[in-house]
Amino acid sequence: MNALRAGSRVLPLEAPVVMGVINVTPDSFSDGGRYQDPSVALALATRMVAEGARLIDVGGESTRPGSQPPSIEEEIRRVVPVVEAIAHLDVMISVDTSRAAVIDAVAAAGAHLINDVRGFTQPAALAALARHQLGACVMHMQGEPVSMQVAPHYQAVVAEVRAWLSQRIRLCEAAGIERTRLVIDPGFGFGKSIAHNEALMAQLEQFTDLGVPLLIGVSRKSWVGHLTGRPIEDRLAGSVALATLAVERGASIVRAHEVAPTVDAVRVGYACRRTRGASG
Ligand code: YH5
Repeated sequence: MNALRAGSRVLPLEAPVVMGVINVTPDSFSDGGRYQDPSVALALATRMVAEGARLIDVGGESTRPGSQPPSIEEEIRRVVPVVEAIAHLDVMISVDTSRAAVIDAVAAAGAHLINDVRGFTQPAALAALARHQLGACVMHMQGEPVSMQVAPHYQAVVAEVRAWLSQRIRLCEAAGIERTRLVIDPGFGFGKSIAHNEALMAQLEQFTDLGVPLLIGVSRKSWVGHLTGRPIEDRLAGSVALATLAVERGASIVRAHEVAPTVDAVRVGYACRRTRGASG
């Protein structure tokens, strides 16, 4: 569990790492579609790698609450040129998608890992993953982006999300994807109320004994807005605070829009985790 194998790469995870985000959606409210131009995306990715990102997450489907998915052709047209443009960088390339055809296209373009907010619930996506021997981030979501925030509901959110992820790990293994290629994510904000997010963070340790590394994404999310009262462009400090806590509670990968400050947060959180229990 101290390394992630994905495509041709091995990512050491003894110390936790940062995944930088590049949105290639025209409607992406947080980055305004600025990175659809592959040369602009390359400049951003290059900077993120210099700042210490070990993974870059390229997304062509906006999964913000209320969004509708693009066509498959449109999604491929958005992400493939960006993956090709950044494939030579010394970084693990992750692509946010739920679709087998997109997985095939980005595997050929040089992607290493698939980050599926639907947790590979489409059988064809699972098969594509196994075919290309890619890594996989299995995220939990209740519902679909278009309606997931209308009325999220759980009897016991932590136990339910944990059981679902555990089951997905078994299904991935049955489909031929080894455990060493998997990462799990409870999916903050994906069919979760503020109280659900709070419960997941309070009990984050519950996700650290499933035998695969834990990824968390809280950067700029509504939860941070709720806690700080700040608009999306002013949520860095709140996002970094949650990243620090998540690492102290066992997260191995933190997905973030601003890499440099998140790398510092991860170092601080990891130092606090390492020294836990040590008496002065
Ligand atoms: C995640 O947590 N999140 S896209 C709403 C915002 C700001 C940002 C209202 N993909 C995750 O970043 N993949 C996204 O303000 C993800 N884990 C994984 N694995 C949503 C996002 C955002 C949403």
